[in-house]
Amino acid sequence: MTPVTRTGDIRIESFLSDTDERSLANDVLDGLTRPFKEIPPKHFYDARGSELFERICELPEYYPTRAERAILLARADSIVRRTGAGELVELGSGSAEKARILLGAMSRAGTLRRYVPLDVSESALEAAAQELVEEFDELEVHGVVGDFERHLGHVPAPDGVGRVDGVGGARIIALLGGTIGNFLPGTRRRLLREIGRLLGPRDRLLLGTDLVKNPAVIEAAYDDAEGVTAEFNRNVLHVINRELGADFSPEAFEHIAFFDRRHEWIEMRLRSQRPCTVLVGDLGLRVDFAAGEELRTEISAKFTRPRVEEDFHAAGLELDTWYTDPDELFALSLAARA
Ligand code: AVJ
Repeated sequence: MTPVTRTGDIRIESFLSDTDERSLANDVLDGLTRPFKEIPPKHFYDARGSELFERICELPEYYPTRAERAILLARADSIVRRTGAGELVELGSGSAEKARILLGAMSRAGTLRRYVPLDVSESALEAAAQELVEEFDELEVHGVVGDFERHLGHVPAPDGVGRVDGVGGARIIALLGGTIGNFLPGTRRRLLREIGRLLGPRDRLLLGTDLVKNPAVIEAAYDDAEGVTAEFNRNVLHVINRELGADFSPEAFEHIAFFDRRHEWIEMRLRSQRPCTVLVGDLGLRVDFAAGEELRTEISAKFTRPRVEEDFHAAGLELDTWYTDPDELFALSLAARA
């Protein structure tokens, strides 16, 4: 059964369950028994990790959030005009800071109807939903607590489908912040294809991608002077300790971030300063780290326009409009089903 909460214009459905704690267990079992150890970046985001990420977004070195916001502020009205959209589906909505800008534009255009945020954090969804329905009178929020890699099928059908007058405003399905860059190329294209299946003929995907630039600028964004990103990186070890009864010493791991020019992505790793053995109690797993051995915790791909177009093409999508900030640090793409 799916727990549903409803108050006024807010409805929130949860699709997370015990299988989701297993997702961490599976990823740790797979990832720590490989010759090149790896944990997927989605496990950074417990309450402390989400807070650290919010702090990263305000760091002087971390340009993506500010650049994307600048594009949204400059272009939200034209994006809404171009699409005629009245509904925003946002995958990985977090604090819904960016949604507010797009919903504001829909409200000004007189098309605003519904916001469908999908996020793993129920508390973030509830807080955002509450604030937004207070800000926009006409807004309905239908939140989906889930993981967009597994729960896209639970995104509700477009509002208005089945109405007698047949008017269901077009939808924008947004994946912002550069999150798509966290996936390896094959997975990325598969995910884009799955998102594409949600698009009707008038709907558009709005995709945020960080752009290739001077590697020193990119590396500084992932290795800030204050060490917030280093703490964010080590947080995944705290998560594994707590959730799976492991005994990592997070301080014994050094934060590494470097731009891989061949793949055009940032890689974050944790490097064990000395040889150690970690026990993961709940999995009955013993893991040895050699001195200097590294655990990959994130890739964050940086794009060029041709690369985005290729990915769209491979995923059955096509680029409709490309927007960047004046310094070309970041891009937003509107894409349609091909
Ligand atoms: C939330 C995935 C877009 O890749 O830039 C920030 C996460 N990692 N600093 C990114 C992150 C290190 C961020 N995304």
